[in-house]
Amino acid sequence: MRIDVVTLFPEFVRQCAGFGVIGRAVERGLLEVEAWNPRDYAEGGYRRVDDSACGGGPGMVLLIEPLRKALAAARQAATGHVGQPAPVIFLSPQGTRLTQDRVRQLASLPRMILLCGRYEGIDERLVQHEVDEELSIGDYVLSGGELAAAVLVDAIGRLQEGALGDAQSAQQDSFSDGLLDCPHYTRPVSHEFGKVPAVLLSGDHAAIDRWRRMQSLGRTWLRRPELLGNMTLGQDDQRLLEEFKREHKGQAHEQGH
Ligand code: 9D3
Repeated sequence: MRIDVVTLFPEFVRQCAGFGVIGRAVERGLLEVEAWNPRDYAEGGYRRVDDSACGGGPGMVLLIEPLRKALAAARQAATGHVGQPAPVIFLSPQGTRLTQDRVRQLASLPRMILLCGRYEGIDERLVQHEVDEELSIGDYVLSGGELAAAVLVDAIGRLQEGALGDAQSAQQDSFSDGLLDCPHYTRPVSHEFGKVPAVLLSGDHAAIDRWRRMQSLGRTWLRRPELLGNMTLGQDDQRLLEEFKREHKGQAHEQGH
């Protein structure tokens, strides 16, 4: 997968792709991240990329032409790479909310171009003519699209075949089912802060799997009940959740259940 990012802060995006799982995916050639700066395509000695908003008001708007030329350069640089035209995804607070489902779909594409805005935004005519999809990463205000692009690169990059270790990939399968993760513990089994739940030390793998599933269901019910509303639980899951509810009456009460 190749991701080209059009951004006024190319170094930020390059740096973000250099660490941990994503850094290793890049080293292994599973993921390629390139950044394109609209300022390099801007005219005149000042290399202006923005201007005041038509209609007045505070804040600046990114000009069409530098962005258009940077997009064209990004498109062209990757054409030899894979045949299909790359979709242009604009990161913006007005976009559709990013979900893991969308991340999975995007992760299967050979390439894409991410467009980052700054200041008040970009000229709407560029959005209409050059953008295929508009994505937001959540309902809070960032100062630009770069962190959102980095979020997308991370979420997509880790899903590239071979990016995660075998253990992590296997775990991925059991937890990409729309539930929150269960709690995790490591040594020491007894600590000033408490003991590790006995079942995890029992060696009974079926009991451990059941306990973990129950914790996943229970925490999802406590913390993100809307996630359970969107799925139908099998009979085993329903029983495990009922058991969790019985054991957590007090806690559930405090949280309004
Ligand atoms: C102060 C400016 N805001 C007026 C109410 C509008 C605004 C413009 C530009 C708000 C944020 C931004 C910059 N944000 C992004 O580029 C962005 C973003 C976000 O802020 N939240 C969640 N997802 C995204 S994706 C891109």
